Amino acid sequence: MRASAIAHPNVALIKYWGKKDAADNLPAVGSLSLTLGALSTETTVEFDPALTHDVLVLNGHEQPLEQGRLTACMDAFRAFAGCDEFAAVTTVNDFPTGAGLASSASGYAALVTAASAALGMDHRESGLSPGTDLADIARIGSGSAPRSLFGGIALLSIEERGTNCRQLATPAEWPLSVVVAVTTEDKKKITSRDGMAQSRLTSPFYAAWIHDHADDLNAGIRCVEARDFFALAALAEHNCLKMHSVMMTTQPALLYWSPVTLACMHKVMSLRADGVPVFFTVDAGPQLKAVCLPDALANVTAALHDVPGVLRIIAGELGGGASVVRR
Ligand code: 2P0
Repeated sequence: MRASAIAHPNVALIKYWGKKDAADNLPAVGSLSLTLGALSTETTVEFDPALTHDVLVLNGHEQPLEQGRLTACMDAFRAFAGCDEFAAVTTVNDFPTGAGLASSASGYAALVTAASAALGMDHRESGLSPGTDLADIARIGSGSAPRSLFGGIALLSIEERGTNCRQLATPAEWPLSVVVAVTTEDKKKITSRDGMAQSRLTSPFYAAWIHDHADDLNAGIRCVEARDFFALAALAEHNCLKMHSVMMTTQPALLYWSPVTLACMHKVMSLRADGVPVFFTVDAGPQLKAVCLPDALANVTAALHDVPGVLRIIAGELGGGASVVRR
């Protein structure tokens, strides 16, 4: 009744921002992402008949179960698994939590993987498929979590009533490096979930963002299939800036960039203009993520390290999918 799992956060190149169904936390659009091998979450789940509710301990501190995200995800898991016991969940991130580094994605991917192992349902014959069942349960916790179930490059598709996730390429099939320029260790003031709801209601660009999104996603899949780095670079930066234009034109405005983020963006653009295979992406926080070919890693790391205001660099290769820890 107890198991642990490790998952890595992911960064979307074709992003999701907005819900199709807020009550069910179903994203409005699909997304395509890279799994970040350099960052990890380890989560232990223990079902316990003595508990009267789920308990969450994050980075050593018990958390109030605000907004019911953990409970909603665990309730979906229990319904699927036919289990009526509550669980003690202990989770540790080796990177800043809630600061735009997708800690909820790795957290919920590790949670559902550990929960299924705790009940002995992590084997193929148990009928819990990562791409459909686990993906659908994980996205109740976080819309980006299904992508962290898979390593390398992942594609999350949104269907009429649920999600479907699969791997587009393993880390070996398309080796890419990711350099995170950490510009703050602070938590964001507004959650992605609240921000998305506000964008849908108030941004004049929201409808256009949703309308064009399938074209970006299909183009992204073609870039990955063709291993066309520079086409992916142009597309991913464009998709990122479109998402931020929706965020910025939300009322009240969601301006996630700091001056340091912007300086890093200019640095990456000037490197690429000089022929370096690198592009940027930025999520709901001020950290900048640079994606590059492995040969450019040292150059990109040094250039971003030198941008005034960058606190530290986290760099690494693409990581694997969520996995059970066997000790
Ligand atoms: C993404 N983000 O595709 C986009 C880009 C942030 C910016 O998915 O409400 O933490 O829990 O589903 O998954 C962040 O959203 O939000 C996110 P919920 P989540 O990576």
